[in-house]
Amino acid sequence: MTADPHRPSYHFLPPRNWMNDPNGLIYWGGEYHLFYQHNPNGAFWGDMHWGHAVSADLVRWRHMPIALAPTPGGPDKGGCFSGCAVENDGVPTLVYTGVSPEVQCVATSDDGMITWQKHPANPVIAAPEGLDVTGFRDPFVWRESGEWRMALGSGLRGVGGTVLLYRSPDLIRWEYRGPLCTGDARETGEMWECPNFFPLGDRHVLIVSPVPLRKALYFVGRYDGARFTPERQGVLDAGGHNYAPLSLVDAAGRRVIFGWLWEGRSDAASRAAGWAGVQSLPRVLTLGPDGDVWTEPLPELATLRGADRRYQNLTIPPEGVPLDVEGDALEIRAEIVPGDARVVGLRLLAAPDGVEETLLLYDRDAGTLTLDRERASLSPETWRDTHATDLPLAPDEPLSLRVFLDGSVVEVYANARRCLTTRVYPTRPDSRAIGLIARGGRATCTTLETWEMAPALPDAAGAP
Ligand code: DQQ
Repeated sequence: MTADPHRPSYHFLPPRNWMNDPNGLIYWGGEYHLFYQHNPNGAFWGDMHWGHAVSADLVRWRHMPIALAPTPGGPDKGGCFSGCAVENDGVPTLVYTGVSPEVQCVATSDDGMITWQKHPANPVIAAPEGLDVTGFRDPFVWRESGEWRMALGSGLRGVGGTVLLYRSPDLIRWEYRGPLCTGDARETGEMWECPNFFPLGDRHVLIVSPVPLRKALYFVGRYDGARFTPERQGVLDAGGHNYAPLSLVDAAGRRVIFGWLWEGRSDAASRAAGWAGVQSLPRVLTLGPDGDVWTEPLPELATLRGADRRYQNLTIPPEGVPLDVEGDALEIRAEIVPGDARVVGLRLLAAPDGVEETLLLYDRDAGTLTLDRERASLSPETWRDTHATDLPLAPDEPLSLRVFLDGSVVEVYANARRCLTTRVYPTRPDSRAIGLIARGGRATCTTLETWEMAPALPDAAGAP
C-alpha cells in the first residue's frame, strides 16, 4: 500500500483491510477515542469487529488494539455491529448491537480502554417490544434527567424508518418508551440505521442513515422528552459517499461528527488494494441562521497545513486558468465572484491533456454546486455518477470553497454551510493538476490559497 496513490494520508483509516461506520466516539481521560466497524480479515464487509484509535486533537490518530471481537456462542457471535461509548460513573462503557438476531450489548474497560469485558447480562435489550420491525440496531445513548436514554435505529414494517426510545438507570436494565420519531417509507426509507439525537442551538437534531437511501439525513425539530417532531430536513453530505455518521461533544463543547466514506470502485478493486473505507474529516455542526444544519471542517485541521501558495484577483476567462500547483494531499481555499459567468468552479486531479479530471461546478442561475466525476478516471472499475447540492447565494455573496484532496477523497465545503464528498481514482500519475473554470463569461477569483497537508496517521505510508 506504500505506493498506492488512492490511499488517503490525512483522513483516518485502519492500517489495512475493511472499515465502515464510526463507532463509540468519546472524549475520555483527555483524549478522543474513535472506534469503527472493521473486518480484520480482508478489504470487504464481514465478521464485524470494533477497531480503535486515539487522538489528542481529533486530527492526528494512533492505532490501538482491536476493541471488540465476536464471542463464539455469545449474543454477538455473528458480529459486533455499530454503537456508542459513554462514561458511566467513571467507567468507559460501549453499548453496541450483537447479531444475529439483533440485540443490544454492553462492554466495559478497567484498563483505560485497551481491553473490554462483555457484561454477563448481555443482551441487555433482547427483542423489540411486540413490534414488527425491519431492523433493531445501532444504539445511541445520552444522559438526560438523571438517567440514561437510548435512541435505537429501527423501522416499522409497512410504515417507515423509526427510532425507538429507551431509558435506563444503569445501562443494563432498559425500559421501552415508544417511538421517538417515525418516517414515511416512501420518502425517508424503510429502516433508519445509526441514529444520532442531540440538542443544537434552540432545537433538537435527529440524524439517521435510511435503508435504502444510501445517504445520511438530518431532521431539525422539537423534543418534548418522549417524542421528537421534525420541522425541516436535509442531507448531511450531498456527495453520495458519506454514511452512518456518528457525533460527539468535544472538549470545547462543539458537536463534531465523522462519517464513513465508502469506496467508489468495484469490490474486486478494493480487495486488490488491501483496504476499503475512510472516515470523513471531523466536521463541526451548528444550527444556521436559516434553521438548517450547517457543516464546516474542524478548525484544528489547519494544523496539518504545510507549504502554501497564494493567488489574488485572478480573472477567469472562458477557457479557464491552470494553476502552477498540483498534488493529491492538499487543502484548497477559493473565493470566486461569478461576474457574468454562468458556471464557475475548479478543475481537480486533472491530467495535462484533460483525459482525466474531476470538476467542481457552481451554476449561478440554478444555485447548485455539483461534483462531476464523469471523467475522473479512465478505469472502468470506478463509479461515475454526479452529485449536487443546492447552494443559494445572497446577491453579493461570493462562492467560498474549501476543498480537501487526499488520495481518492475529494471533500468539499461551501460557504460555511454545505458539504459534499466523493471518491475518485485517477489512473494516471500526472492527474494532479488544478485549475479555475468559468463558463459563459468572465469570473474573478479574489483569493485562492493551497496548502500541502501533512499526514495524520503513523501508517500513512502504508507501514504496519
Ligand atoms: N453498519 C453496521 C450496522 C449499521 C450499518 C454493520 C450501517 O450496525 O446499521 O456493519 O452502515
